[in-house]
Amino acid sequence: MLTKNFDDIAQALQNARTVGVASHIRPDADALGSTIAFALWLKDCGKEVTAWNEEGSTSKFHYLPKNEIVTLPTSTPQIFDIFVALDTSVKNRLGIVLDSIAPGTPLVNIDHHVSNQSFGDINYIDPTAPATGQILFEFFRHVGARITPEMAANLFAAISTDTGSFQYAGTNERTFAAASHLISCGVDVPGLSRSMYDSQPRRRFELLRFALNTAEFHCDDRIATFSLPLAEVERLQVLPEDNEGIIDHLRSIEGVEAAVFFEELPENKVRVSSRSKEPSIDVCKVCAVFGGGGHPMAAGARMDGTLENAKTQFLKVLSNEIRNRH
Ligand SMILES: [Mn+2]
Repeated sequence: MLTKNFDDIAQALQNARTVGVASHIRPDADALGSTIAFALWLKDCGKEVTAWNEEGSTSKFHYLPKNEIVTLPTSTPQIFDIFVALDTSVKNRLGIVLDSIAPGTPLVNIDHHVSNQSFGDINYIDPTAPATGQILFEFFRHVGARITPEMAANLFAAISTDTGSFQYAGTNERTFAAASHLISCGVDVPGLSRSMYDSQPRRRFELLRFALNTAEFHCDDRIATFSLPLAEVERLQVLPEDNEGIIDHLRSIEGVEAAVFFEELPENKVRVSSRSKEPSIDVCKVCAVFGGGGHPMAAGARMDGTLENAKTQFLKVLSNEIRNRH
């Protein structure tokens, strides 16, 4: 069922003793921060909690308090009274976590992606929330949860990063109200911000150098793109997590209305990330043409074929979207 009522989630969790929590593959701070905060709250409620991610807790996010609660999924399926998927728009974005959940386990799906496919038994989808962390904050307030400093830091990181540090579409008074309350719960804003934004590994800087040197402009300079071939991933020794945010450097250019990042993956696949700067340009719609999804102004897809081929096909559809917008 689809619900707009937090009580449905609270009731479903009330009688559960064992609860699993997980978020999507290649997690960002919203995915992991939400997972950690929710797991901490469930523990506080006396539940037996398991928090998983396909990649466990990646080193990039070791600044998130209590991140060690997130582990790799077990090799054999586990039985849970209930399993909660966070920030995950499509079921298979849970990755190998899916193989570790015993069949028949009731699934709760909490997310803010407009493209969410409501794959759970209970689905709470709020596309007006700029982060899943925002939804969880409002849930915690609704049920009168005690928000510990650790939970607050995780939710703050989730909201701060998914809003591009309180800038992107969907950032509104609710967002700042959440941030304000979380700070009162004990978030060290300068310290956390330094970890989030001023502690990039040197290899990420080298990736950015490569990106800036090879960026291209299309569609009368209204689209900026960057392509990352596998050979460069190898040469620069970058990790998938290093890619995040590179696209924002393209997006920030005056006159550019959309930015796209094409990343070559093994087995002839290409990962596409796109950002729009104009509400009238819906990149989620463009990604949906290629089986992807996300948000109207930030979306992604996985395409088959070569980097060049994916680029040509995607830019064709995106250029049409830009030229035919209303
Ligand atoms: Mn998110």
